[in-house]
Amino acid sequence: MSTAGKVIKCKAAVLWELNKPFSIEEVEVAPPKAHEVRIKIGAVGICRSDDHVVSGNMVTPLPAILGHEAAGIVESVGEEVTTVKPGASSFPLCLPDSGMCAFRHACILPFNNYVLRICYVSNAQGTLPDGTSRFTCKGKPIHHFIGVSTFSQYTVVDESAVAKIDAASPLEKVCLIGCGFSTGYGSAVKVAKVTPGSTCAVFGLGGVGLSVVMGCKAAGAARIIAVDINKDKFAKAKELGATECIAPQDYKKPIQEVLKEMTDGGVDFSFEVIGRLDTMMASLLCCHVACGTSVVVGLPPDSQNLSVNPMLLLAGRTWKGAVFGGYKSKEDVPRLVADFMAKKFSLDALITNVLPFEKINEGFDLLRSGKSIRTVLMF
Ligand code: COD
Ligand code: ZN
Repeated sequence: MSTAGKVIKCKAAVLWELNKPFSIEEVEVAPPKAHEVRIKIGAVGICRSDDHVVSGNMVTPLPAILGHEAAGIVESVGEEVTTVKPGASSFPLCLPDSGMCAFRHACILPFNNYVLRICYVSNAQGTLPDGTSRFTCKGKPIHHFIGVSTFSQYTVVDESAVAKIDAASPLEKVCLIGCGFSTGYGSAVKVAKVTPGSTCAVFGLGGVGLSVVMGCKAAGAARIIAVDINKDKFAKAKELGATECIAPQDYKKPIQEVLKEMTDGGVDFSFEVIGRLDTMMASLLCCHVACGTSVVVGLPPDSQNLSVNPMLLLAGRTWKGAVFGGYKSKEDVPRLVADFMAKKFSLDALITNVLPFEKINEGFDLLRSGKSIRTVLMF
């Protein structure tokens, strides 16, 4: 029996309060309005950004349904939707790609992927772009999270936040392309544009940092120095292409000085993939003063700033950042999935745990204890 046009009751993980476990609840998911798409989620990864919301580092209105690294099947579409049909394998996109917004130039230029209108609206209000929610639980409206909310068996997204992918894609693997893999890999190949024979430093070896390592390797870097306080991450970093691994606590000197000594003055490309101000500065300082490029990938703690001496940039260093690896989501995500299907890269090393959706809190515990890279939850 078709569910199109009807409210669907299904399970979802609701975050009612900061620093509390998720509650598995029955929620009602309203049908998609015009320009919206309802997706049945098949698999969803747990990303540190979801945990940043739980801890209050990333601010979004609660109660909310978090989750943003997922793949599923389109269940139904609202009026005027033209780019996907019911039954299509698809990705909800945490960075939408409308091609049309208040900052229109930012959408159509090839070097920028940040669609401000949708990002701002969905982030600030915890709703879909029309300012309302499609979720209710126990009679209360529940907020959306960055326009995707994939810790729910069904979710509704704006058409600009959905990409159609190859129907044969294994959802339990390609879901990582919905955030962690693309964010890291793109930061190396698209944002930094790592060059063959170069030297790179990667701070933080979670799912995103390891994807940066993969990108540096694919781009032909000669040396990839991986930095993490958790040495248990080193074996996997080496498996994926790191040539050396170092832990800051093993040195008396600041880690940027250690890296400069190891590389005769500084690395060509450095990446901060942790989300801390001190490591953002260390990452900037370890890249070559005249020709180095440092990329900020991690989200800084809410409302905190860095104070920087402009002299650090005056000799020629480049300091930049990007979300979602600089990819234009709607067009680049299907291409990345096609590359995965063509075996141009593997995601197996990043997926350390697969759990039923109901064990979401166990999955977060694994991330917080540093025991997992990516846990994928299956519906
Ligand atoms: N020095 C070195 N390593 C450290 C330190 C430190 N002081 N502190 C922590 N680490 C290591 C941890 O041991 C861990 O291995 C790694 O840093 C972080 O990994 P995870 O698994 O916690 O995180 P990821 O890889 O899932 O996500 C990292 C991000 C930085 C991407 C994430 O935290 C973030 O800030 N996301 C928002 C930015 C963004 O664009 N996200 C894309 C959409 S979510
Ligand atoms: Zn993420």
